[in-house]
Amino acid sequence: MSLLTILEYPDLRLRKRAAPVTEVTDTLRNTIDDMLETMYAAPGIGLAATQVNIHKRLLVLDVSENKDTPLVFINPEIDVLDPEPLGYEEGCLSVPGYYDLVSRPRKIRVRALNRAGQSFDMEAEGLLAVCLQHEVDHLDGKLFVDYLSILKRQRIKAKLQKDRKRDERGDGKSAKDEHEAL
Ligand code: GNR
Ligand code: NI
Repeated sequence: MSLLTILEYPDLRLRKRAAPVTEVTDTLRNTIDDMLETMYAAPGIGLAATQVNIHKRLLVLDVSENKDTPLVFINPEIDVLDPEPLGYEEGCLSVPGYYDLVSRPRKIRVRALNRAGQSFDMEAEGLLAVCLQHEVDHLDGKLFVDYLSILKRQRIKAKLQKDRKRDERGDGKSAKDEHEAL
């Protein structure tokens, strides 16, 4: 297993639309294991393949308290069961250090393939519904900052670009620490 590099906004590769998986192979299962390892290490509650520069319709998540319930969704399709918006303070491993309120349909059904290549479906509410919609957005090249005002998005973009340049120089404190002060 190995840790994968997570792309960060405004990297244009995060804007690519992922292609459907055509066959669930051992190679794909290895990728899934690397994605789970990367998600737990981050730490995060979800990870879409797009975030690790793999442009296939594949995502992993674990919203359990004890981080012992990995879920895998291949070629996920979402149907809205209750469109009533649920506001949730979202963050993203590709937008490190930023959190903001995003509203999404509160109840969905997801249909996907599991790691054995079998079809399954699941109803989701609460954090699971939020996270699934956030991850499927990644597969369509969409980020949570796209739901914010242009002004907020530009501010986040400018600060992350500044962080990137500072990281390249190798001085200063972590990006997260500095954002705490804002
Ligand atoms: O780790 C994550 N936490 C989170 C919190 C609120 C709403 C969505 C998320 S997903 C995020 C991991 C990530 O970036 N997945 O794409
Ligand atoms: Ni994300």
